[in-house]
Amino acid sequence: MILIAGPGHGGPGLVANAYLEGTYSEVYPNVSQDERGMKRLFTQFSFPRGIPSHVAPETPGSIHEGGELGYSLSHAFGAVFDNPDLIVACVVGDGEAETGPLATSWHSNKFLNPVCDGAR
Ligand SMILES: Cc1ncc(C[n+]2csc(CCOP(=O)(O)OP(=O)(O)O)c2C)c(N)n1
Repeated sequence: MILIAGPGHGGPGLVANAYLEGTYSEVYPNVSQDERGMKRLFTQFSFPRGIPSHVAPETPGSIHEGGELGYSLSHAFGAVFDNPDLIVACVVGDGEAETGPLATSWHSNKFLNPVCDGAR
């Protein structure tokens, strides 16, 4: 099961979760599970040569770049197409929901086949 977070401003929540479960420190040993690492985690946020304020490719486990709003739902549908073992929870932002790509992607259920896509 994966979570796709549409609102770009939800990014810090996903970075924080990856840090708390230890994955972040495995991928970035300089962001260690101690006071020094936590300071690095906080100061690199949305800062030059740090990390973006939204979920980005360098966020461990991420398949969704949150900087340009509008693609969470199409990425969620794309993740379950032809993947019968996967459940995707997708959070759509109300602001994001006003974008053309997001409004259009509600129609993706027409391509979803409950027999072979998503969790059976
Ligand atoms: C295509 C696009 N248009 C505009 C923006 C600028 N922008 C960044 S966050 C934001 C508001 C998003 O609102 P919402 O989806 O409700 O998420 P929230 O930040 O309120 O959690 C906007 C308009 C953007 N990142 N991408």
